[in-house]
Amino acid sequence: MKTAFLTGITGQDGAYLAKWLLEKGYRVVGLVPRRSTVDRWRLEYLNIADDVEYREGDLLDVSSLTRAIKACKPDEVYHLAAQSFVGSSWEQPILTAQVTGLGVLHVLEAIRETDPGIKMYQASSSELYGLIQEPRQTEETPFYPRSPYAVSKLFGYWMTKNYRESFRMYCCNGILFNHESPLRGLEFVTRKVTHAVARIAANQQKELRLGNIHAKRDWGFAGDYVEAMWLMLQAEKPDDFVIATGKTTTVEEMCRIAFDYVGLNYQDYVVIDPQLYRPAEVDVLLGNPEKAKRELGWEPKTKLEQLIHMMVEADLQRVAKA
Ligand code: NDP
Ligand code: GDR
Repeated sequence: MKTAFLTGITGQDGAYLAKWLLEKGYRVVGLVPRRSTVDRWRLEYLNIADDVEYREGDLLDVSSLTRAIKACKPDEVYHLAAQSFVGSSWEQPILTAQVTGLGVLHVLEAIRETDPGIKMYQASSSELYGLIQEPRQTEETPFYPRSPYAVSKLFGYWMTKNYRESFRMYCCNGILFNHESPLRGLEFVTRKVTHAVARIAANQQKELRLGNIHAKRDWGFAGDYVEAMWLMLQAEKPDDFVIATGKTTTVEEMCRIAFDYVGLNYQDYVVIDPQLYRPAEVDVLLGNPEKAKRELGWEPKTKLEQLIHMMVEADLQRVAKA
């Protein structure tokens, strides 16, 4: 039986990946930082909260990481934990740099110290591209990060690559484009929209305040994307891969899809709030997942309409139960 150690197990991707790995027969151990209240709602939603083991530790405390990794002796480490909300990264740039940037080096060092043969997945991001708009962004597209979050991810990207080249460690960057699900945090735009749609349909909310609805994103389903993370660590050699759908859509169009599902017109509810504009925006993201298809046999399965409908449906059920 293989053992996988996941940071960020209580987050969206951590929950889906834990489920995927358990189904593959892995022993799954998750790092959990100390919090005043224990919140494992995503793992509970997927019915796996009791099937994983937990180790207390924080990305900012490298000794806790090293201890956790030494104790569970993993074959694979999936490093997903981060301050992952771009918007907050301007409010908390130093924390973001420490957690999202330096945290990657802490994980790499903990592995190097324990057993450099452990394979490692780093959660890199399409936010690395920032201002660089190519018809479809690939592994060769240069980077121009546009937020403290993206700059922190750039550090993590290069450290991962550097440890691979310096110490021959098996570590991979998954350059993942936006991926969503019913388990997405409420601060991210898709879930903010689907949650609002459910509340508006139930007469619990009158309007939805949004920022730049002209931004375009390449949105996929998190459940499809965690499979790509696993495939990267099963390949013959470590490498970096873009994971995306190859289609891009505006925030406005995504809203239309979500409101349409409950028979409402988004234009009657969406209010533009300039306070929600970001200090620097990434206008368009559009990925080219050809390399992942060719070398890993990975392809996205879920279309944007299906994804948004799944999210609205889950939020309608939650609102009805609340
Ligand atoms: P979430 O925000 O849902 O989850 C983040 C996780 O990190 C949570 O489990 C959180 O725990 C944990 N965490 C935060 N700070 C610390 C810390 N100091 N020590 C230990 N754990 C910590 O993110 P996602 O699941 O959406 O994303 C997973 C990773 O993939 C992130 O690195 C993100 O930046 C990256 N990514 C995500 C994309 C997406 O579209 N979802 C696209 C590209 C990259 P707690 O809740 O207890 O704070
Ligand atoms: P993003 O996701 O910044 O791409 O990062 P988010 O859903 O926050 O924003 C997407 C786009 O929507 C615009 N937008 C709004 N965004 C939010 N959150 N709230 C609003 O009210 C709103 N109105 C318009 C934003 O300006 C932006 O253009 C996500 C995270 O998961 C990162 O961790 C990950 O690295 C990237 O995706 C790829």
